[in-house]
Amino acid sequence: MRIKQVRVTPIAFRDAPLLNASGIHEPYALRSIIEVESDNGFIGLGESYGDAPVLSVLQAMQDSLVGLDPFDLNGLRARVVKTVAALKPGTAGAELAPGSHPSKQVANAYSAFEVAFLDLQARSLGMPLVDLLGGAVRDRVPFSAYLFLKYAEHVGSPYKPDRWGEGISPEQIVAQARTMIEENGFKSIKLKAGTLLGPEHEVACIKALRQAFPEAPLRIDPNGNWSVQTSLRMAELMGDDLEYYEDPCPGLEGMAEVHKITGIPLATNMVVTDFDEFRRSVALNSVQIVLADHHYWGGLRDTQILARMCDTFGLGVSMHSNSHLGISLMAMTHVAAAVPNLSYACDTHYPWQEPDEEVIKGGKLPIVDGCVALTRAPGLGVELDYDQLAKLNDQYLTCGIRSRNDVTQMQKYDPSWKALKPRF
Ligand code: GKR
Ligand code: MG
Repeated sequence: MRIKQVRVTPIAFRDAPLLNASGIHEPYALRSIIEVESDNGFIGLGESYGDAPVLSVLQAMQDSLVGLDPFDLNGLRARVVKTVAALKPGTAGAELAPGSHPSKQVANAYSAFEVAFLDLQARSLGMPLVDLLGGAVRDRVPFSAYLFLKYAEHVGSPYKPDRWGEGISPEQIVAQARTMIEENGFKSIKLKAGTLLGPEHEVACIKALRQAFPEAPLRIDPNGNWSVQTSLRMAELMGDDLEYYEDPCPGLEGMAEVHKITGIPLATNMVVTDFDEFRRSVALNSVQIVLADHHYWGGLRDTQILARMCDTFGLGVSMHSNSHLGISLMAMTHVAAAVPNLSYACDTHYPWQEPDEEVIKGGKLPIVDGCVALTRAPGLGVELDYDQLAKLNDQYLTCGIRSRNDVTQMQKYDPSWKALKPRF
């Protein structure tokens, strides 16, 4: 079997005005959809970042993969390394989408195609992708309710307000959680923090969630936007309420200090994003839970290696997410199903995406009892809807956004807004 054609299609889909440490989400999120077609009629699918620097690498790769055997992952890696070396260094990607950073160019381009290669391999063998990862240790993968403080609508909104409405007060955040849990059955809750509303307000939201959902494991994620002092102060207020404390402050040293003083388990998708940082984190005992993300950890197999490393060093494993659609959700689900030591429900932004903007046939994937289920369908178990792909590609072409920038988006609300870390 040989690769006959590779297609990388950028898409844009609507995104809600969600607040975070950098500022606020733009009206559209960008992704790229990868198709790798074999000469015997199979198509492997992948989904990755759609920011310009990432897209340029993925598109530059397309022709170099023609003729390759889709089982030749070493051949894929060699071609990624060669392509990235030949390109000019990209401009810095959004910090909150760690995989779009130039230092991650090889890992994220390899990952984008590795998923599609594995999907193609599995389809040609008539087996689910998870079987190529050693088989499923669970057939349903748990995800958490991922809450955001948010405005009711985008500034100068190009479309009608999203169905979630405003999410600013603790009561509104509890209502957001209720809707998300009613619709998806989530058992754990994560609150994105580090926003302009400030730590005390965000802790009040955690307190309200604790009262409304006494049994639910809770996490808060200020995306490194609180100083060590602020992180310690907030830990005193809510330490007992937390399952884990995600990236309260910047840097491995700061995180180590917060853990040493509070004893609260710390999780990260910001200070451990590759194996070198993993080594330094273990030496400092900076984090106790690593949030894996195959999009920038170098694919599904490297995510399994990361999970094994976590097991070796006694660390927990969970999963990070950016705004994404169903191909990524299924890739996350297949790899998470093959990780025996997955210790926490994974993150996903999926409930935030609009039902009419999925690129796979059948529309949005169901999340039932907080879980995404695997089937025995070949590969990732999803098929592309080409009408939807064309619609979202048109939206990409007209939306005017080419790289995520939550700072400039926030400056539309407040011209004096600056990127600051930590802000509080
Ligand atoms: O979408 O605003 C967001 C999140 O802050 C995202 O960009 C982060 O990468 O969800 C992520 C996280 O857990 O840090
Ligand atoms: Mg995080």
